[in-house]
Amino acid sequence: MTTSKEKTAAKTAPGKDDSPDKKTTGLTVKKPEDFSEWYTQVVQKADLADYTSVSGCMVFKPYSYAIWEKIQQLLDAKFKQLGVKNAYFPLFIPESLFKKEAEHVEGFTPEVAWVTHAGDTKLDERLAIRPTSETIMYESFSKWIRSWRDLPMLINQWCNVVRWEFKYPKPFIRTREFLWQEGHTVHETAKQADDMVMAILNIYNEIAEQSLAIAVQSGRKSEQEKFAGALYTTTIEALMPDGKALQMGTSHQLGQNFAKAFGISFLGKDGKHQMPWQTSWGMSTRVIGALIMAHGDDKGLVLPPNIAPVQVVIVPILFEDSKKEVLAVAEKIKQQLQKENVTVEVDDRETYTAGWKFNEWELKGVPLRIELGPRDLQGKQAVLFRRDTAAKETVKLDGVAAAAKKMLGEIQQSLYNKSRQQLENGIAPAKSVTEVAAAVKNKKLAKAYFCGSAKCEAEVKEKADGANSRCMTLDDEEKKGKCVVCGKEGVVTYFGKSY
Ligand code: 87F
Repeated sequence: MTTSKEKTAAKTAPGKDDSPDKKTTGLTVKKPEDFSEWYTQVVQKADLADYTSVSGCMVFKPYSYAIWEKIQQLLDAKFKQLGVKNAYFPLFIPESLFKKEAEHVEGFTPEVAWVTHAGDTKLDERLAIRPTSETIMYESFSKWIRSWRDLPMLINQWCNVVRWEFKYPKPFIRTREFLWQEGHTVHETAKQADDMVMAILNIYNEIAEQSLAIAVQSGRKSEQEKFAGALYTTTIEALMPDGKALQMGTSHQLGQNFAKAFGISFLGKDGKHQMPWQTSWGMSTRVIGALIMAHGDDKGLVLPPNIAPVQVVIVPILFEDSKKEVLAVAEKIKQQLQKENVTVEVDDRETYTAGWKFNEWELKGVPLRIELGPRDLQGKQAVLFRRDTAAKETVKLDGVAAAAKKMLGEIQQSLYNKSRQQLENGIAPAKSVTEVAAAVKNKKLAKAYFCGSAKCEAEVKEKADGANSRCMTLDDEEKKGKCVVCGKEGVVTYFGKSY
């Protein structure tokens, strides 16, 4: 609560309305009016990322890195429940190894960065900087796997990868270097690999929907869109407010393709040598981009509590004569919240006004703010401010921790509901290629029957302004119909433009 006394005090503190800081803080564009500029401003002004002199690369500043660490913790715990173990492989991949499985690199070659020299000395063999680690890992797997007793082998790696893209870079969404996890598993049977692919897809789905509060459509990629080295590829796709689809995670059934190329085999229970079945899967720092786009608003970032590095910020309203008491109560509330496993900060900086702090924390998307001034103390109350709805609620001090905890749960749920609603409203049924094109033009995902062939996909792409299939439904039994392009049997498929 801002009092007139506080406003007077504010005049002498930095960050007051007419201070030079002002122009570097608030957003100068509205999300619906210039989405791209809005995104750029949120990324910079919420202190998530910065540029460097390295073109196409970015700095993950502490605030976005903290979000990534949250995502890492959640994913890592789920992988470990499946028995997956973490390991770390070299950043460099010798050219001969890299080109062993020719099919999978085809199409990707222009994006590979190479190390050619050490000092001024030319290397005997070029080294690829990993764009993904199938080749370097599977060389090791071929040595480690001898019998069925060694299977399943479930390995994950947290690392950086480099893909030298030439499309316009966008922080988190498209950068030449990014962070991810890549999981690689080896199984005795096709069924076990299928199950692994689905278990991971479910984990990605849970992270997207329950932690990031982003509703996704999951499914299988078409022939054109699947990973060339895979039998099939599964994906989760989100719809961004500008009408573009964003792939948030992908999980591949690799079949025996890589086992053949890398000589991975095992002595089966039947005493015979067999080739194993493999999977690979990845989720990257790109999902932070999705998070920003999905929930942010005209005031900045809006973070779902389950992923927010700071879930609650307590902003004490400070005056000389009551400062001590207010700070003591703020500290007490902090401790109560910490007991409830809530991440909380008391913003006791005296160099900024309360109003300036409110704006800053709103820009940074902290889900819940607790305002506490001398008048509140007198009334034994505090004010809770919800970032997502801007709703304020006055609560009694003795129940403030419980009320805050409850509200965090409501914010999480409400952000997800909103995202689910947006996804559902953003899907338009289409009965022809023309209708697919119309839906895409309307910034929606077109839902149409599709056979999955590369030929039909090319036709859609040409007629629907570059849109492609994002995913084909997995529960296709009851959802069969005639392909909107060729009329042959197809399944429910979502089309859209992509990032
Ligand atoms: C770029 C250059 C070279 C993607 C690339 O999806 C190779 C590749 O193989 C490449 N870009 N891919 C496909 C990656 C497949 C797979 N790898 C493990 C994943 C998830 C994590």
